[in-house]
Amino acid sequence: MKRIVTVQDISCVGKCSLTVALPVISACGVETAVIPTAVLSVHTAFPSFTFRDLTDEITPVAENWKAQNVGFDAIYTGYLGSKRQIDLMERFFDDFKTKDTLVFVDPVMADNGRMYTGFSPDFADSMARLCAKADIIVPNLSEACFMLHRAYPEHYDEAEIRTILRELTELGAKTAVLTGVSFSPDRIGVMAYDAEKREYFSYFTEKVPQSFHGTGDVFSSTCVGALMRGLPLSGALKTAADFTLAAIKETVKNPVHNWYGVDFETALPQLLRELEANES
Ligand code: PXL
Repeated sequence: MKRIVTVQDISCVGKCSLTVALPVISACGVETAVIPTAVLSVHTAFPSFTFRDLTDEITPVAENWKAQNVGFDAIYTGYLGSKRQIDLMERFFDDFKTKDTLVFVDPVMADNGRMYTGFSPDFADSMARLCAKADIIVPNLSEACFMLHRAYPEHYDEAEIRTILRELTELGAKTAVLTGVSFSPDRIGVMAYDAEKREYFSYFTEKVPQSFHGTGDVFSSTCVGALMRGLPLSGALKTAADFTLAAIKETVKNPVHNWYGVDFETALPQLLRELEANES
């Protein structure tokens, strides 16, 4: 069985980061090891939250793993709470990356053109350095623009997205994926660029006219889980986009859904069906 280590916070209530990554990657049939970077009572979109920083645990955990020859098929980083955690992740990549390890970085820090609570725009420069060391990065348009020092475009066309994707790979990552790309009011999806093969990929689904927290984490967890399950990048991106849409639809369908995350749980059977269908 493949083993992923995912490094991100645990928001105890909030349906994001580790409380999404663990069930989704496990559902992909892939072992999920974790390094929790912080414990929050709730995610930072709530009016208030507690935050226990766990930076000091990262090095001892990594040293212990090294001493016992623990290794990983993929390293997936999500929400990192500080520049110091980014520095530690750079070292972690150096220590745990073999020629077969997939390094997958979701530079979680912004949405809708704004940094999340607690981050300043210069955090994006540190995140860009981490992205340089990745095989695959999966920013949304806001995160991409902060890392590239571009103004966040309210309107854009395919040529501009292709330019952004190329610029993202010029940061150093082999493949860049942009999530939440939408050229029309009723369609949304992903576009990707593989700099080694010089190939673009895009996949669009219907757009539900409501947005929800945690969908980026659902997308990334599914994508890295599907890749480890053996799907090609195109199949993994399609599976991740379809499952994220399914989770949003489940949420909208549920008249008593909470506001802070999506009902991905009731969509898990669809994920399993899609993984199986795309495997053969
Ligand atoms: O879903 C991204 C995310 C992860 N972790 C924490 C967050 C957010 C988004 O706001 O606050 C703590």
